[in-house]
Amino acid sequence: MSYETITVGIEAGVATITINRPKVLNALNETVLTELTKAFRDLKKEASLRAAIITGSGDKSFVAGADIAVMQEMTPLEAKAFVDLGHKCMHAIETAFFPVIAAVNGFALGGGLELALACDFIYASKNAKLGLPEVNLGIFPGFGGTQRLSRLIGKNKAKELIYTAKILNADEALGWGIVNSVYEPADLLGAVKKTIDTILKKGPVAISLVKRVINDGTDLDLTSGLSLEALTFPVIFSTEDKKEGVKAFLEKREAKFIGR
Ligand code: DAK
Repeated sequence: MSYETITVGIEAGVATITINRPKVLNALNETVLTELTKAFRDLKKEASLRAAIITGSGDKSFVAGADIAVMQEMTPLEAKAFVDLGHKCMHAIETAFFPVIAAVNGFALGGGLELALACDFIYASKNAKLGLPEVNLGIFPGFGGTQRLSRLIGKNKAKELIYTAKILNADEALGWGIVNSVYEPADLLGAVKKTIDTILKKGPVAISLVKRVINDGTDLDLTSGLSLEALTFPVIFSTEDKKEGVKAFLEKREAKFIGR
């Protein structure tokens, strides 16, 4: 499948999705959001897929936000359609059955940070700059940032970042708990791939189910979340992978998981 504003490559069960509008620092317009949504819908049909990476083209920007130019003449109804499209896109990414890692290789501002927040976690390059500066434009984050950032770092820190439009460098974002690790720009993709290699050695069904339990469970009260864990846990006992994993441990060898 070929796209106008993104590229999608799949190698050994790992998809790399690159936002490709370098002239506007990979800003998100309707086409990018539509293509990303479509790409993730298609990737979810690939049962053999094990992980995905989202990054930006070039070495300056992951995504510098929603496309400010398209917002200039937007009516409220068009803004509603744009926000719905953005939410649909972030949801398609967040609900992938495989881990999705954001490789933030430069600016991740506004909608760009919101895109990264829809991924399972974020690795950043040392030159990354992250923030939700929408209030500079007299608007506020509309692609999930108000909710996902608050859940990730807590309400008060999210409010400070959003109210002040502060732009964090990579090390500050690490300190704020927004990114998991920081690397030299040349090492970023290698580090993401190394983590994915580690994940690929684990049971794919277990990874898929635990992602869902964490995502769905953390939005519930503790009792309901624990109940979700308890009710999902037995499902894993129906898999070949569970039998293989336990057998391999007892036989002191590496497990060979098949994803069933
Ligand atoms: N949109 C469109 N074009 C952008 C852009 C963006 N977000 N960011 C950069 N560009 C364009 C610049 O206009 C410039 O284009 P030309 O002048 O070359 O034609 C080109 O990319 C290179 O940018 P600069 O020349 O500015 O590069 P610098 O290195 O000097 O500065 C910068 C880089 C990232 C600091 C600067 O470009 C900048 O401040 N960009 C805007 C960052 C920003 O404010 N991002 C948040 C956008 S607001 C909504 C839902 C969600 C949202 C909005 C509405 N609805 C439901 C309606 C979310 C909003 C946002 O994300």
